Amino acid sequence: MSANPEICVCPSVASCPTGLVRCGGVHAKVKSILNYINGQSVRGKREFADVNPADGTVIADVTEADQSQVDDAVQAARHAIRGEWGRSGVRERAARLYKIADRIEERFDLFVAAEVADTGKPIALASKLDIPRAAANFRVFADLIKTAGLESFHTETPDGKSALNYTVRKPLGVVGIITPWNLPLLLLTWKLAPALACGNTVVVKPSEETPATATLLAEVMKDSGIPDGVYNVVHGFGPRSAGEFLTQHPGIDAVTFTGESQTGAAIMKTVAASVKPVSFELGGKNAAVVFADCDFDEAVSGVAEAVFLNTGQVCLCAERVYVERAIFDRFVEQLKRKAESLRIGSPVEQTTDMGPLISAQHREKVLSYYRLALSEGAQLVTGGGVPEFGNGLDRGFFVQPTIYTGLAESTRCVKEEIFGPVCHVAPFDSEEEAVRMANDTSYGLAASIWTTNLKRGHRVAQQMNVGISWVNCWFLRDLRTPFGGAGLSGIGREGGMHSLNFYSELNNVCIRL
Ligand code: NAD
Ligand code: 6OH
Repeated sequence: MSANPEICVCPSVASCPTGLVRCGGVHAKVKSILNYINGQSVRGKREFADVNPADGTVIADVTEADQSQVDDAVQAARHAIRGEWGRSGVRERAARLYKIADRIEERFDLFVAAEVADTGKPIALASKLDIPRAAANFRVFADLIKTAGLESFHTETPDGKSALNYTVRKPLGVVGIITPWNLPLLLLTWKLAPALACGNTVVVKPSEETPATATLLAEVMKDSGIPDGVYNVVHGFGPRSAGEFLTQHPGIDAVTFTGESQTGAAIMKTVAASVKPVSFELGGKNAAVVFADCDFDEAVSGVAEAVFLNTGQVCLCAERVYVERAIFDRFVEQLKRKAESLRIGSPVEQTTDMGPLISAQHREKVLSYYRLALSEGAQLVTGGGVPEFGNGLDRGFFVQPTIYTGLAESTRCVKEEIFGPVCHVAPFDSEEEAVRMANDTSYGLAASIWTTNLKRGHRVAQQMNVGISWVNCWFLRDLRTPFGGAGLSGIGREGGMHSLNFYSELNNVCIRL
């Protein structure tokens, strides 16, 4: 097995001999994270550190795949597509996907511990969102592939010919999957499950910040009867490393990527020469629009969640909040209270609401926006700095949840994705103005609208230039619905049949009758 997990059960943090990853008394330590190629753990020539963002300690050494190991992974995946997996039918693949979901749940605590250690996200969040969604991703696409219909037409041409047209679904081949660090297993399995359901083989390049759960998943694949070579993992960075080696590789048939818009642009350039299909889920600068007729308490709680969940590191998070002037002051005051009541601290405590940012580098980026906001003329409502703990967490990458008002809509802080626990709140006077302000962005991922006026909810939701509009909720997901973004937020849609269609080659057969 590529990862080498050790579990110990300790009564308290202080007595943990590993001193590294702590999970409610169950302490998992991943010492060495290796590539997973053709069913084998493979060490590279170089290593890099996997750091726990809550205290800066090194969790594991991660092997970096070089060009020849990426070649081997792609080769293994190409070979597997011609083998048992490539020949398997829908029922068989669906059965394996259900097994994968079961095996993830059997190792629930291990996955939670690894995700918490890698990301610094609160254990309650990983237990409620990340790991359950990973299992759900496999079940949903197993259900769907079994029931997915295909088009057929009885054709009559103007010159009197008659034919039957029908479509068959075939795998694309080898899919390169490149994922970010914010929801590592959730976002990997969101792409992996439909890719496998459609009969593809994959080479995965997880984020260098969060390599653990993709590697633990290899063990699940083995135990679920997924043949060697179907699921391969190569570790490393983007440019001039495993990410670029993979996207440049002539042996892959498609690239599916979640991450920053600029990285999407770089990957697009790389794959352009060989004309490969791409699916991109990219950044956001999402708006929350709060009308005076909203359920006030529900809107405050909902917007606070949309701003601060996962320390603001969800592509769907709201960094721009527009509030109707009649309730503006009261809303800002209550949002401030919510922000100040968040329990910031150790991710392994069940009561923690907010953990650190992912890395020292990302914290520097977020803090640079905190400084920029002030120089752009913002009024600081709360936060704006770094919390102090007086213990080991001071070596972690924490920032305070932060709210600004008073910025011009043209400022960089209102235009650029910050990806931290921060929002700017601005007043509006009419529905038209709110729609115009919310849509004044080059991104187009998500919006949330808070109103008890049913007609207004529909009307405003439909006018948002985004892939997903939520009314009186946020990040409430049905995995069968289209998911993706407009503008800088992405290319294409995944979810439900959209995923199955991306991960398949459709072959239309026309039979003359
Ligand atoms: P990132 O773009 O820096 O990295 C994502 C992945 O791409 C990593 O695995 C990285 O190693 C790899 N990579 C980087 N450069 C590459 C290159 N030139 N070629 C190939 N691979 C390369 O993103 P991140 O910092 O990990 O994640 C945060 C960003 O992701 C935010 O912008 C966020 O909005 C976005 N995001 C979007 C969604 C969505 O569904 N729309 C979901 C999650 C995150
Ligand atoms: C971005 O950080 C969150 C993306 C969420 C999904 O892709 C999903 O399927 O819920």
